Amino acid sequence: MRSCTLFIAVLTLLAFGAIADAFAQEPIVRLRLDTINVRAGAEQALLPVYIENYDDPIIHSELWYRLSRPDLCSLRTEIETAGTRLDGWTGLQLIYSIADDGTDVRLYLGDPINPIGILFHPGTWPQPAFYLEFDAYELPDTTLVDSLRLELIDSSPSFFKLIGLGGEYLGTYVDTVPDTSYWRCVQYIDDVCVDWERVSIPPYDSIEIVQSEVLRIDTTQLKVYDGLIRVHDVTCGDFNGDDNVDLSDVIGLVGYLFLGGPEPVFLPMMNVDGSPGGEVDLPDVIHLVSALFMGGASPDCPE
Ligand SMILES: [Ca+2]
Ligand SMILES: [Ca+2]
Repeated sequence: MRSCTLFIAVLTLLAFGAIADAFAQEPIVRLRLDTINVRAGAEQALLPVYIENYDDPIIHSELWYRLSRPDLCSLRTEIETAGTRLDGWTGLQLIYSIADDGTDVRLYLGDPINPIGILFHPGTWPQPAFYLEFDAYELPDTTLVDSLRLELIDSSPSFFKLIGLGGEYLGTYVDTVPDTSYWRCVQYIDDVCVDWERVSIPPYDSIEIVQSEVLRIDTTQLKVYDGLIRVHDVTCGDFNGDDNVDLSDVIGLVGYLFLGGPEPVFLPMMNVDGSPGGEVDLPDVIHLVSALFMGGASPDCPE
């Protein structure tokens, strides 16, 4: 009997799983930032912002991003659009900081007068929607890598909106909540109150309960992914980040390139021959060996 019971239980679980899958809702919009690596002191570094909208065109959007570590980076109140989905777009861009200290950037992108110039058509898009610009600071001497999070603030619809072709808010729902208000009469004519004022505390003459509509983010339809910026203070040629360039870095690089070994602490710092495309390959091994043991040119990673 025991095995029979188990068999039925497994079947029930499988059936329940199938039903749950059928009702699982795919998001209509994904807003995503990547994890990126930059060199300490980098200016006008670019952080890609991806907007993936599958169903609806977006004719304007309001987004607000905030940094977790203002000691590491500063956001510029600019975006870069070359090579992005906004390349060549001529609509309205309003970009500013609310804190006004580089810790946040608020974007309004759209064209309320001419909504035909759609910002984002539905589809699958490998390229970023646009890039946020930031400057990375120098790290303290004792630190090789440090990180900060960049989050999209999605809790407040007054700072966060995606608007579709019909003027509707995308990825939101309206929650109806009771709003309890207290009122005090400030003018009577005979026994009838003709003018009320709203008060927050007693004494009051009347209580009115009204249904109030509050806009909220629908996390089943709208997925938001925060980004991570890693700031590296690694010397050109220093594979393992121990602040020396020596034989161990050659061994690390050979292992990474040809033997499936671990990645360097910061890959761009292994482009020691300064090849313009940034490739890290056999010529970099040769360059490093030559620099260390044969009096060749020093490692020279591009800025
Ligand atoms: Ca090293
Ligand atoms: Ca190279």
